[in-house]
Amino acid sequence: MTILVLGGDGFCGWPTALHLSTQGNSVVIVDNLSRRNIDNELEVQSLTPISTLSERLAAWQELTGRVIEYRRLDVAEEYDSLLALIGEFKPEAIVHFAEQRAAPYSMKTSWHKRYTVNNNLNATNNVLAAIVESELDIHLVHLGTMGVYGYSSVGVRLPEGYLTVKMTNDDGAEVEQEILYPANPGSIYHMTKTQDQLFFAFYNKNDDIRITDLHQGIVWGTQTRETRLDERLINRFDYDGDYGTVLNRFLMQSAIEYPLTVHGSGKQTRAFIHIQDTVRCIELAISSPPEKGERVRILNQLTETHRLIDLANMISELTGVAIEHVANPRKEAAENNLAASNEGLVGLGLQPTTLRQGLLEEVTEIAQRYASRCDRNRIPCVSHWTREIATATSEQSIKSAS
Ligand code: NAD
Ligand code: USQ
Repeated sequence: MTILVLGGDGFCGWPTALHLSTQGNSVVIVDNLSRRNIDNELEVQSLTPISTLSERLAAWQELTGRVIEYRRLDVAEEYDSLLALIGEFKPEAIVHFAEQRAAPYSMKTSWHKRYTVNNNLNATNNVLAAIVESELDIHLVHLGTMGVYGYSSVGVRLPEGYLTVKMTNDDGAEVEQEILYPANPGSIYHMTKTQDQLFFAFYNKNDDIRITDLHQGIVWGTQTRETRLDERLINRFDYDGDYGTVLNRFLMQSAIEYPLTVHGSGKQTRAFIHIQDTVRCIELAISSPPEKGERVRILNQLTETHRLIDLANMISELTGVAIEHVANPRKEAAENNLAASNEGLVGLGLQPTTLRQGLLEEVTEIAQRYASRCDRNRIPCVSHWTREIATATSEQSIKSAS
């Protein structure tokens, strides 16, 4: 099968491209390298020493004999080139990772809010419009987020995307309707993902496009079977306050004995998945496309849910590192319950990697091995959700310093 991987130089996209290539697919990576440029903007580098994309691709070919094509292209801006590329390769599937994915980055300034909205919404609309214009029957697999559901404690297991609601009409009769689960984004980034869902619903209804939207939890871990083959293939590992996600940050912090930065009480519950399971889920989604005319297939892509404080305690017990409750830079519920169905992907064959299996390996193989590359000044989260939160945080740190 020919598969375009949009955003194939990124944290999830690179191991996915290798995994799909291993399985004999013809893979074409499309990326504008914006993520590498953002590292320059933030003056931080991946904890792992990632090679340039051409070095990565040459190493892959040298080690496996397999060729992955690459086109540098801005999916949000260069519509004509995207359409031409689809016409050239005629892919059966497109995997769409090409969005600005960090919530803190999306909340830094009004420029970052506007960039995230322009980039993410135009990228998604361009891909969909190009599929329609190409007149090819392409299955689009998109990486969405569990964050579209929001993190209020609803007290039920979150369904996979849809909700059946009952309303009473003027005659007093009960009417049932299936709707998208109400969107409740917690950042500008998460908001773009809720809007992506409407693009999918519309193009699916209007143009019969086959779409799978994977509502993914927080990805942890670094390596997959393929990225482990050679250091030139190593995956990126973000640890800074904008792009580092919570569990990988805790792992890196434990390796350099930096007290684990738990935001507030740490009673926030979130969904998690290991990067090896991410690539497997994408393989499963591609090999089981929805039928033509079927509604958008939404699958929750997570394997476990945990409270942040429980994760911090688990890592602290494993490594002896201290825990520090820091002021929360985000506007989010101080605590929540979270249970979510993942029956779709488990039904397709996903066998989850559990945290207990992979944590220690991650601490020793990655966090400790590359600890000397860490810039401690980049660890604090410096993006605040509101001006009031920024002021309160700086007052609190002045107080604790004096
Ligand atoms: P990433 O930033 O590492 O990778 C995204 C890639 O897309 C980068 O290589 C970037 O250069 C590219 N890109 C961005 N905008 C582009 C554009 N306009 N044109 C071409 N290329 C563009 O992010 P990631 O962690 O790999 O996340 C990939 C996707 O998965 C995102 O859509 C994200 O929302 C979703 N997701 C990630 C996580 C996670 O924990 N990392 C969890 C849930 C969902
Ligand atoms: N947090 C801490 N300490 C830290 C960093 C974060 O306590 O040092 C807390 C945050 O306040 C938040 C939680 O950890 O409550 C998760 O933060 P995160 O940065 O790990 O994850 P998030 O911002 O939600 O975003 C990440 C990815 C995003 C993806 C999302 C999936 O960057 O692309 O969509 O996870 S989900 O969380 O399910 O919405």
